[in-house]
Amino acid sequence: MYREMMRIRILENRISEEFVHQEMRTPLHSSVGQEAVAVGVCMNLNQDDVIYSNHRGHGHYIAKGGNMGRLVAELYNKSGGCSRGWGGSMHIMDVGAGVGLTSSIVGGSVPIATGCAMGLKIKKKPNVAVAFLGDGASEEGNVYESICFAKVRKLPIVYVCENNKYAMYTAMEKREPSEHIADKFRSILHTEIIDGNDVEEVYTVMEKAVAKARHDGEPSFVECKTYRLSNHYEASYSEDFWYRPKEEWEEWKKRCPIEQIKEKILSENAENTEKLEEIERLVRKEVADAFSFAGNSPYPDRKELYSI
Ligand SMILES: Cc1ncc(C[n+]2csc(CCOP(=O)(O)OP(=O)(O)O)c2C)c(N)n1
Ligand SMILES: [Mg+2]
Repeated sequence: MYREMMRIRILENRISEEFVHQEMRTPLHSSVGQEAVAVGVCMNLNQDDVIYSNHRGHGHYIAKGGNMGRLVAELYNKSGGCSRGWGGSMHIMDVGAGVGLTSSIVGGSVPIATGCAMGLKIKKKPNVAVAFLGDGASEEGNVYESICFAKVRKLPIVYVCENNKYAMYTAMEKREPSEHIADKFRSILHTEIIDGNDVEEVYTVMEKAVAKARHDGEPSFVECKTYRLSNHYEASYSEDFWYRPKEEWEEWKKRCPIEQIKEKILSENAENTEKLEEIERLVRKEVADAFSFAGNSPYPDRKELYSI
């Protein structure tokens, strides 16, 4: 779990560093701070289970087994990218890794994930679909429609809501009557509200939710309380505290999911320090290799525009 979260954290930080050079011509939404959700969820999934995600999807793709080099190449619109360079950060696809798609349309991938679950059921596949969505996306009508449909049709799907308290620059309390997104859905299907910064809790709750979806056709809605330590997107990274209090950000920084699991690992055995350092060294190499791969990949052929 530590390694997988570090892969996402170090990658996202490197992407942010490189973004200022203006060679990635795609809007970028970092998932720093939310790594435990991606990892705790995806560690319960098989390769043939399928995830759908949103504009903040890098971590989901990596946690699901996507290739890091192909993700970075996608951010540079290179032909080696997972969407052959035509999608950019918000349109990541990798059928082999079980990443159906990520979408820039807020809430847009939720009905598609639901349709995928219906397909899995019709084809009698032993697989599940997972729809990642934000607290803001839960306010889209098609999310409500999808959830009702999944319950009535007994579809093998889990809706994972990453409640990071904000939709762009608008806080939850200005948009929602309850502090819990799950309150809106609990009369429809089984819901859970959990600490999304505790990777072990996410893993354990998702283990049950995935089993219910896979074996009983019982969909669930799992609300993970988390926080984005990054700004909404890269272009506005300079000043972040005009719409959220700095104290709030500092409080959540103390609850960083990676620091929490690291402390736990070290409290169990202080000799693990070396192992953790070795993991970090290997991850940094993987990230460096991913950027080299992207750098060496050519741009797509213009003719492809008419063949996709
Ligand atoms: C249908 C639609 N409406 C509005 C937008 C503009 N938009 C982009 S991200 C975003 C906020 C989404 O918030 P949330 O779902 O909580 O995800 P988060 O950014 O917090 O991860 C909005 C409104 C959009 N991309 N698509
Ligand atoms: Mg949000």
